[in-house]
Amino acid sequence: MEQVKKTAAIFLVLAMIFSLTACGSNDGDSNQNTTAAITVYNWGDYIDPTVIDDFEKEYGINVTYETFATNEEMYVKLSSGGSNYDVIFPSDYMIARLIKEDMLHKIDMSKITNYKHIGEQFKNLGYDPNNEYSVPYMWGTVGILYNTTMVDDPVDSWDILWNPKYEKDIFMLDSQRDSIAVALKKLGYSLNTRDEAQLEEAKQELIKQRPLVLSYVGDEVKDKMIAGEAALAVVWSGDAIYCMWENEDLAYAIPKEGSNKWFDAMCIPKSSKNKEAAELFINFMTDPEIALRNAEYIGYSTPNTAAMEMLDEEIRNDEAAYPDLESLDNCEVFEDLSDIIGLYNRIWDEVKASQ
Ligand code: N2P
Repeated sequence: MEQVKKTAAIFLVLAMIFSLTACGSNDGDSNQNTTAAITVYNWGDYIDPTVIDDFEKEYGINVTYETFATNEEMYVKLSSGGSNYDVIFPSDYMIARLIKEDMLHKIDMSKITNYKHIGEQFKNLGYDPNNEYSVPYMWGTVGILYNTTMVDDPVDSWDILWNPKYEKDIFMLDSQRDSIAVALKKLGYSLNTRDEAQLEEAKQELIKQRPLVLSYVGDEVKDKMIAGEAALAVVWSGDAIYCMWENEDLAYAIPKEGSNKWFDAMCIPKSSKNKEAAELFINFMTDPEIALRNAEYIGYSTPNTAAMEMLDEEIRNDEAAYPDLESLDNCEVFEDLSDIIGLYNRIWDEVKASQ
């Protein structure tokens, strides 16, 4: 009997030790997978990196941070399914597409307590009419950054980018939607046209322009323009502002034919394995102090009213950075044209392959 009791006791102790270790290691694992790590996929040069460290410290959540150069690149990576992104930063038209394709989670807005700091003019926009899927991050325009010591013509029309005088002195954006938009606006068409003849004309314009273009570039345009490597560049407004901080010979203009105004926002793709941590990150990024640090670091314009009020007066009153949204009425927001994406891809391939 004693022997049976002894064996039972040993068995019990062993079972307890086993269940404790099993439990412990399970907890550890699930912590790692569900609450302790997120993957953020953002545009290049689009955050103050110390903000990521501060988020990790504050919440004990490890951030894997990856970058992309265009919405299209982001979409391909996201839809290829290989990666589990928790927070992404698409623009308006791409948000509309991702919603349509059921690729985004609805965000639990009760968790985004800082959402109240977002200006009303950045809410209920066409791409997310009920503010269910996105929290605004930055906004801006597309225009021409030019070096006033190298350009003596007025910069008020897209036409200047076709002036042979500036041969190999022009940078264009390596982004199909943006570059095709420049050609469409030059021709007086909507940048959301689905008219094949108009798109064909735009393609011919870009092919005609090709010999004047020094190169199609991404984030590197900033260093190149600051260094005076070209006279003219098509850029996103935030990059223009950053460059003007660094080189006072540079100026920015939105051509009179009109342009693109855009809104980038934070979203949670369906592939996210950790929606709650993603919401913590989005809320952290929307904190006025954090939004201010990001805006000051990258040069882009924040839709966060509380952050904007803390910005230097000089930046806040800069027409390039904070134009009156209403005054931009000849600027259009991109609409989702994914139903004719094949045509866009073909046009872009032909332009890049020309010359
Ligand atoms: C930052 C890219 C800005 C995104 N490098 C413009 N939508």
